[in-house]
Amino acid sequence: MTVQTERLRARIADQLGRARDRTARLADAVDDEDLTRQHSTLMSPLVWDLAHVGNQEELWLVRDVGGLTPIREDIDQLYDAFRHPRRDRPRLPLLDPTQARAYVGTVREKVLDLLDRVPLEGRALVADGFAFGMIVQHEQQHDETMLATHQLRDGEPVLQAPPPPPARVPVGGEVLVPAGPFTMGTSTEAWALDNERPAHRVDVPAFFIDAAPVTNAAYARFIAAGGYDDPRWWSEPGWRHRMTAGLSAPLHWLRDGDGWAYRRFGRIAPVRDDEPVLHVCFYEAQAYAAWVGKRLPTEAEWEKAARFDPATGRSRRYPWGDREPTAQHANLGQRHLEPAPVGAYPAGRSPLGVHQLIGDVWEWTSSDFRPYPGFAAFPYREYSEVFFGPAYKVLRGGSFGTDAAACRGTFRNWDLPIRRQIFSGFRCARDPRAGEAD
Ligand code: AVJ
Ligand code: FE
Repeated sequence: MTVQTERLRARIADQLGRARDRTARLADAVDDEDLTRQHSTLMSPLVWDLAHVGNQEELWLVRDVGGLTPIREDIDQLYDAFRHPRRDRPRLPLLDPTQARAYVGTVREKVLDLLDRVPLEGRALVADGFAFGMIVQHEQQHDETMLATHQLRDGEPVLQAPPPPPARVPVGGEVLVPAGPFTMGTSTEAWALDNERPAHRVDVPAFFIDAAPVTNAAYARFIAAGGYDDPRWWSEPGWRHRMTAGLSAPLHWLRDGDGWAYRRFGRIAPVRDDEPVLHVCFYEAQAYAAWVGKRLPTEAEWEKAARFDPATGRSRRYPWGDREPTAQHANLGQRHLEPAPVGAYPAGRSPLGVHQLIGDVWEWTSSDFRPYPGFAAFPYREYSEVFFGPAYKVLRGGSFGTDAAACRGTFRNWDLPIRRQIFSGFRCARDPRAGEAD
C-alpha cells in the first residue's frame, strides 16, 4: 500500500471521527425525552437524524462499498427521507435513543474495519475515497440540520461556544467583478458531489456585488422603512407568502423597546448591528434587495466572486486560494454559534476584495437549483437530481453551522424559497450603470 493511500485512509478516519464527535455532542446535549420530541414540524426529532446518519452509512458503505450483509434492513424504510415527511417522523416506530446510539456505533465499527482493507481506487464509488467522503459530508449536513433543530427548541440553553472574532477591518460598499468567462463547478475536486460537476465555462457580464453580507443594521432599516408592508418590493409569490405567514422580521427576532433582540439557542440578546442578518427566507432577501435598488446575485455571479482570480484567470477552491479553511479564514464548523461581524475575516477575502463568502451565513442566490451542462447523477438520483427545477433556490457559501468538509467554492445547497429555519442570509448584487464598468 502506498504512503498516499495510507494518508487518505487516515484522513477519512479522522473526518469520520470528527463528524461523529459533533453528532454525539448535539445528541448528548439533551435528555432522551428531548431527543425523541419534535421541536418543530419543519424538523425531525433529533433521534431520527442520529439513526438516519447511521442508516445511510450502512446503505452506502457497509452494503454497497463493502458488500457485507445488512445489519438492520428492517429499519431502512423508517429512515428513508422520501418515504416519510419530517412532520410525520415522530409517530414512526423509531429506534429509541439507546438503540439508535448502539446502531450507529455498530455501523461505524464495520466501516472502520472496511476502511482498512477496501481499495481506494478503481471503482468510481471508492476512487479517492469518494463514498467515504460523501458519508462524511452527509453526516456533517445532518449535524447542521440538528443544530437548526436546537435553535428551534424551547427551554434552557444547552449549547455553549466562545464568541466569534471581532471586526478587524472596515468592510462596506460594493466590488466590481469585470465581465468575462470563468470556470464554474469542478471536475477535479475529489469529494465534490454530483451537482457541483462538471467544470464548465460561463461567460458572466460585469456586475457589482456587496463586499459583505447584508447586516442586521441594514436589514432593520428595511423593516423600519415599512419594507414588510409594501408589496412593491416583493415578488408576487413572495408577497403572498409574506401575507399568509405573517412575516414582519427575521425568524427569532423579538421586539425590544424601539429596537430588536433575538433568541439564539435559548438565550435572548440585543441584535448586533454589524453582523450578517440570519434566518431570512429567499422572499425576504429578494424584497430587501429590491428596496435598496439591487437584486440577489445569480449563482454564477456568486461563484465567480468567490473563485475567480483575475491575476491568473483561474478558478480557485476558496476565495483565499486553494488551501483548506482555517480559523483565520472563515467562521465554519460550529466553532461559534453565531455569525461573526462583517470585517472579522480579512484573510478570507477574495482577490477582488469580497469578504465572508465562506462561512457565517448561507447566502441566497436568485438561481433555481438546476444541473450543470454535462451533469450525471452519482451515485444515486436522490441526492440532487430529484430536486432540480424551479421549486428550489440555491444557497452558497456555508454558515457557522457548516463543517469545512461540506463547504467549498463550488458547494451548492438548496431549499424552498419560504424556508428560514436554516442559517440563511444574503448579499446583494446589481448591474453596472452606464459607464460604471469601464
Ligand atoms: C443539501 C442540505 C438540502 O438536508 O435535504 C441530507 C442534504 N441530503 N440528506 C438536505 C441531505 C440527504 C440536503 N441539503
Ligand atoms: Fe440525509
